[in-house]
Amino acid sequence: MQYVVDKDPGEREFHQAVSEVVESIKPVMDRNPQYRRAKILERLTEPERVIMFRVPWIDDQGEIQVNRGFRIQMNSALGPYKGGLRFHPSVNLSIMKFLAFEQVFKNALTTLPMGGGKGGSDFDPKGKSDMEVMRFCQSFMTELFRHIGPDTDVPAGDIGVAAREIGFLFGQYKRICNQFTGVLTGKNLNWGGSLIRPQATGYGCVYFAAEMLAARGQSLEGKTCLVSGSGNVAQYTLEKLLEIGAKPITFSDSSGYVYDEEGISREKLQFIMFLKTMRRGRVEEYVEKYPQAVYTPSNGNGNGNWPWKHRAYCAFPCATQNEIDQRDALTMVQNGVRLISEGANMPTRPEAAAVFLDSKLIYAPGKAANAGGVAVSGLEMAQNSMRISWPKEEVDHRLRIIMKTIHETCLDAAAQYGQPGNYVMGANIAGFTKVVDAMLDQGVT
Ligand code: NDP
Ligand code: 2IT
Repeated sequence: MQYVVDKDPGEREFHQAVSEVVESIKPVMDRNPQYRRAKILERLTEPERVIMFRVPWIDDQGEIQVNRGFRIQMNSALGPYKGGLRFHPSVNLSIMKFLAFEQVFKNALTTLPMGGGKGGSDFDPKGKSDMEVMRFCQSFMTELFRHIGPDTDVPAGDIGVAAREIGFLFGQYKRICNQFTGVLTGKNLNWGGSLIRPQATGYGCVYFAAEMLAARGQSLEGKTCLVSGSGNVAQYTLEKLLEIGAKPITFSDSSGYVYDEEGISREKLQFIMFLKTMRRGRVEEYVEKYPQAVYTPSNGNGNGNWPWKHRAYCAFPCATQNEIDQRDALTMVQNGVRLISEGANMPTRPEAAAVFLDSKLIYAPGKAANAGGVAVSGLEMAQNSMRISWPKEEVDHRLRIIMKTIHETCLDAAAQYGQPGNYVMGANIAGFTKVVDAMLDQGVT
């Protein structure tokens, strides 16, 4: 850890992600001296390639705007670099590296042949017109195209990047390269996308929670659930929870959160989807339509006033990193929360994760619980290579099997190292050993 911190002292989020993995894999390093000799941790924490670039574009007023673009090609031991693009004003090198690092282990767990990468920009899509977003995406791809390709690096969506942005990015790649290939995933259905990809992260996160409960003779049916976020992952987490008969009572955006004691019905979810995806509005508007619900604005700095203080059995953090702090975790434990399935990447701060683990909660880290999104991206790549599309039942079936396999893999790895039921250790150990064994096979790279 000291080596990583000394090399890049300012990269707080990256240190946090590395530290969690390093803690978990201590016993693996002790049992396998060849890993230490191979300098495996020094190699794993150094991205294979970091690309940073200028993204100039012209806004609707004719003014020139300049953003920064990133692509971190972290590790290609298991396949082409694979991972999303995030467009959010908070994006910086540390956040990109933490996401790319997590992605390496997550992708290893999916069973599919994918290396790990991540990219994005500090561009803020909020309040931008479709034409501004298009001009930005075209400029972004005008540099990115030379670094990616269907066998090299296959980006997809993340915060602020969904079907609209993937369309603009794909169109520009195709123009520049004169090739119609599976260079991006999350494409729309009629031009190479996969059924179930939009739903996959949220559905997968709920399937993972269902597996964790099934292993303990329980089910999600009738369970009260806290959900944060209201974007892609949160929406389909809510949808699957409703389908399974659970009772979700909260959701949020960066301005605040909504608590609906009666429960969020299918009709209400339709409204949320329309509000957030079509109208690009704020969750506050929900309480105008459903006045029995309560809206609590956030305190302005993106911290605090998350939906974590309500009584529930399960929690699905689906917004962003570090959205659960130690105080939230203690409150959750006190209020009866027994299961956490992370839809977002690293939503739990380390001190909060320690509370969950000490209190023996059923706690799945993002790299296991939210792997369904990238897994179906892997299935989209497979369909593109074969030039066919599977029906939704086929993709959903494969997604379920992948989530079940990840669950078993985590439990097996945790048990092997004397930590039964510890999904954090299980996910880190299983992902780590798969990647580093491939790296050792491939020589000093
Ligand atoms: P979206 O952009 O669709 O939605 C993000 C949601 O989180 C919005 O409700 C947004 O609020 C809220 N949010 C984002 N940043 C903040 C912040 N700093 N403070 C408070 N709220 C915030 O993104 P996704 O749903 O795709 O992604 C959500 C999480 O899931 C991320 O951690 C992402 O990395 C992870 N993930 C996504 C996958 C995917 O396939 N899309 C796959 C695996 C993980 P607002 O509307 O105000 O911006
Ligand atoms: O964090 C993630 O796994 C994603 N944003 C999805 C990546 C992908 O390539 O589908």
